[in-house]
Amino acid sequence: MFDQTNVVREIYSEFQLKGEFVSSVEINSGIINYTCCVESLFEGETKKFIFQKINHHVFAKPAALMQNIYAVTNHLKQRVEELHLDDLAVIDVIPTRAGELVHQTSNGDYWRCFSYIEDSVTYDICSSPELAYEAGLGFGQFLHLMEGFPVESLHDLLPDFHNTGKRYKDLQKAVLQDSYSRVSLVSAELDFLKQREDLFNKLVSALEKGEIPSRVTHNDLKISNVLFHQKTNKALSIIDLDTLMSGSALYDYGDLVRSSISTQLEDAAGTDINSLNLEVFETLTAGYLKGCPNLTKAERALMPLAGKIITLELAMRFLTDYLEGDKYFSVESNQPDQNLARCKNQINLVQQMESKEKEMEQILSTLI
Ligand code: GN1
Ligand code: MG
Repeated sequence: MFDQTNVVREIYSEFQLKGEFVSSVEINSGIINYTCCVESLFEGETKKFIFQKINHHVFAKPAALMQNIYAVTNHLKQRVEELHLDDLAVIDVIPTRAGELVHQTSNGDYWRCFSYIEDSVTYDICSSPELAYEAGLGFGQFLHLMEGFPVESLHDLLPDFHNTGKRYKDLQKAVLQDSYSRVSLVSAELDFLKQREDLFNKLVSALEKGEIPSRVTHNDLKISNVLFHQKTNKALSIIDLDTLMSGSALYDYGDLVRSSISTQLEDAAGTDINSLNLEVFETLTAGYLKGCPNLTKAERALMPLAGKIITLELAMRFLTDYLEGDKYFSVESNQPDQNLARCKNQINLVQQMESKEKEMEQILSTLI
């Protein structure tokens, strides 16, 4: 990727920061925004900050996005203090010198700055049941701490973000258009998804009918969005708050299952048909339920479906983007079929969930 150091150096001076800019290193996290870690020097001490260029093609209202994050992080800080949860850390939004939460450059880019949480580490793969428990606990606590926050005050930044039925309609539109002549390459994937169509509206309709509550949800519960303490591996903080919205806890829980139970990366080039880790499934669910004890009976009853539904949703989102010419999820220039590979990996994961369905249900029945 193009070296952005000089750009970041200039952006740095727009924020309410005391030290001198020293360096900027890109962090390859996420496939939407550009992220880097900036080091600064103040009175002989170095300090780190996270700078991000917001992808405003995806997030069309960066100011509203930052208002959501600001309100939620303030609420979290207050709760963490009240409950003396001293092991948890909440990121700070650093304002610009003009007092805004985001800085717009003359060429129309949007940048923001967050505090850096020291002694933290992230993982792309959930390598142990202990780590899974901590990730579940961290995300469960997040949901729990957000209870009492006025969910209706959040901006709905990405309407229908987790509306799986709508995502399927978007895929069908992309198939009809076939703008990049790729449809003939993906008939197996399209058939696979079609055969599971009856599942797509299950969570959304339960939410719409009021059978399950709307909560403040994170909407991107990847294992890589948990900061762990680098020595103890305890969950320290939840990051990537871009998709904070009103939604169902089941999409969050399901996404955590999706992103944690596979020993393969979402981006892996080949598919390993034995990559599902049931121990991880068990402990992450235990951690999640421990962190968020107030899930309703109806929510718990739908937990067995959650992982599968969101994995199907991701499969169709990657496939739609592949058919539409990779406009949404960034792909490496030397891997033009990366979104198709991502889709295949999600499908492989669903297949494994189906073949281990009984075991997974059994595990869940002892926990919920
Ligand atoms: C995107 O960029 P990143 O990794 O934070 C996407 C998520 C997907 C994820 C899959 C706003 O998140 O929904 O689950 O990729 N975020 C958005 O890796 O679409
Ligand atoms: Mg994200």
